Amino acid sequence: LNAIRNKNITVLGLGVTGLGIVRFLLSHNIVPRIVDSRPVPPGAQWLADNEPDCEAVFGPLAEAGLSSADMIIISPGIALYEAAVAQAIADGVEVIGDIELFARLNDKPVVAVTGSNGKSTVVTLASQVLNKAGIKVGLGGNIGTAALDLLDQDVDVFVLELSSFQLETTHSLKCASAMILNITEDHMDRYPNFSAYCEAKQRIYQHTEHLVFNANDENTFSNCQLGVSVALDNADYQLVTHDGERYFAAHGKALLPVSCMKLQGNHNQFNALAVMALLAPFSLPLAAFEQAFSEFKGLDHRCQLVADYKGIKYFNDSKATNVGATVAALESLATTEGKIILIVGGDAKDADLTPLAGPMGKYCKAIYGFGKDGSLFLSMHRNSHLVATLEDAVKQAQAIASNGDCILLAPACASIDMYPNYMARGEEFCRLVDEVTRC
Ligand code: UMA
Ligand code: ADP
Repeated sequence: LNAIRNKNITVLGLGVTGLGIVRFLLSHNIVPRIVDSRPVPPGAQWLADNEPDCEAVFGPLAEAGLSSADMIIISPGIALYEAAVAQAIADGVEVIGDIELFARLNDKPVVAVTGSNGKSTVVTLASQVLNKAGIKVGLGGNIGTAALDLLDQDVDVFVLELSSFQLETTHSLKCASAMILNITEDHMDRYPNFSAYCEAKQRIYQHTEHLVFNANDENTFSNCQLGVSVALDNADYQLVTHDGERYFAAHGKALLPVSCMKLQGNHNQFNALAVMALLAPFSLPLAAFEQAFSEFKGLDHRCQLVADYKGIKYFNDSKATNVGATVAALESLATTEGKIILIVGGDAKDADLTPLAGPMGKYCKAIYGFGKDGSLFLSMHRNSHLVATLEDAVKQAQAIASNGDCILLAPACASIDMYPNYMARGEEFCRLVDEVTRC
């Protein structure tokens, strides 16, 4: 910390990350200047209540005097090409993210995970396995707890979920183990092209000792290091059949029966293999994996069965905020073709939606589109309808559903056009399902 103690530091962004940075710096007697382009950022009230004397500038970044700082610690929601930030960089200001500051100060092992889909599931399951083995874990990053809020905690290992936004401003993170789970299009409103998005994710491997990649996704391969591979078959960590039963296996050796895991679906079997591969350097007892796998029910809003009523199943997959996640949901729920009634729409973030056409055509009975980009999905299915609200979608879906069907909210879009976040959208879906299944 001495390296930054006498610097003129600006914390840019006062959301979850910014608050984590501010709290951390203040607890070490470093008083930053705080800037956010929003008139009232989420952390404004906390600042007013706890640190009213801290200098804070809320409003247009062009007027915030960013170039007068020695160092800017920037939040992931702000791009480096944002004009005022780019100008500060051109003026010689060092700009880093919270993960970079964390990396410069941390001396404990880090397990890091990025990817377009499955990050939160994998890091949560990995930390539960570590806990079962008696290892104290600090779990944070993009999953919701700012990494700097964890740094001073008494833990043995940090497990970090990292977004491409966070990786853009990270240079010296040393990972004991790291993986890119998969890369499919997301955040195309932030990146000039898909390669730029892949390059941001590839930064996770920069100083990684044990590198793990997805054997079926070459965008997850590293250009300069070997590693271990994960896939349902033909990989170092894969499924094998032994005495008629499916097993999670490493390097050809069957380790645990798939049936011990509560979570369902191919993508979750992949996630379990990813956890095993990521934690290999820790040489944990198999019992720790078995216990965690058998107890973990999955996170809310991820392909979650929320009602089973009159032969119709209702799934809340509000966290399917991109095409890849919706494809995974369709493939894991599709036991019979043409039985899924899919609700999609929201902010598509400029994504290419065409990879959905095949699975939608094969597995869906009908499509309901809502929100800003709901209409973009309509040409992909012969039985598709544009509706104004999620309520209309649920009611109309229920009206056409019959025994054996499932109604799936897997929007392939962000929620911000109509909701504060994906949780609020998922909660509304659950409330609506509750309503239609009660009457
Ligand atoms: N913003 C402004 N002006 C500012 C600062 C931010 O308009 O001056 C806007 C951003 O453009 C963005 C929003 O405010 O739309 C939030 O940005 P932020 O950087 O303040 O976000 P935080 O509250 O710090 O939350 C971030 C992550 N959010 C983003 O990267 C957008 C959270 O991931 C993460 O949990 C948190 O840090 C702790 O690490 C959320 C997310 O949506 C869940 N992540 C994206 C995703 O998963 O797809 C990457
Ligand atoms: P992330 O943190 O990367 O957004 P989550 O675990 O929260 O990942 O899951 C987000 C969405 O992706 C959910 O819809 C979930 O069902 C789906 N998903 C989970 N694991 C995978 C995977 N390995 N491949 C594709 N989709 C997945």
